[in-house]
Amino acid sequence: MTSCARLIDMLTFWDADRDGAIEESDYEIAAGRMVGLSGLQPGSPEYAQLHRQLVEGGWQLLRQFDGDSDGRVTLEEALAGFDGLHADSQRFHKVIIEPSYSFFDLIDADHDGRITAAEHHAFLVAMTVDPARAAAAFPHLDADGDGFLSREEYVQLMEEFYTSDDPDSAGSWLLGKADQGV
Ligand SMILES: [Ca+2]
Ligand SMILES: [Ca+2]
Ligand SMILES: [Ca+2]
Repeated sequence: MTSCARLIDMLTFWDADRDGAIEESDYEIAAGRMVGLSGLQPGSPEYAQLHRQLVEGGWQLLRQFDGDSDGRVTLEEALAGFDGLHADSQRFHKVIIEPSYSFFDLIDADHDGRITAAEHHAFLVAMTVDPARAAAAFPHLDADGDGFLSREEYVQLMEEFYTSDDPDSAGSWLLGKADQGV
């Protein structure tokens, strides 16, 4: 079961226009911020393609939780949706685990197969997380303290983010913990 604090974190992270729910337009804004990390040239076909993939991929997944089909996913809808998700491990894998690999590739800006503290910080700050909070997150995430997150570590953190009720679990820092200060 996903904790309420974790879903508030997730909603805050993706709710780019800060109106308390996630819409496709939020993904348009968030995708622009993420594509900025890629080093692709704005206006190039590659940039447009990645942007479109991120918007379509992200919204396709989240819209499943739009219980009343009004185009907005509220916290209540997310809570109900994630309860259903945890009851279906195949769907959980498709909605949470598979996209984790794409996220990893996006954050791993130099594509060396590992996320450094600087790369993770750049990602969170690009997503408008407070820089001090972004800096505080990495030591919690990097459990073995080698300065990097491997692909396996990252996917495990993502799984933990959505499955652990422990407010102090490493995975709870993945999005910078929007619900509390540093
Ligand atoms: Ca919104
Ligand atoms: Ca809705
Ligand atoms: Ca890297």
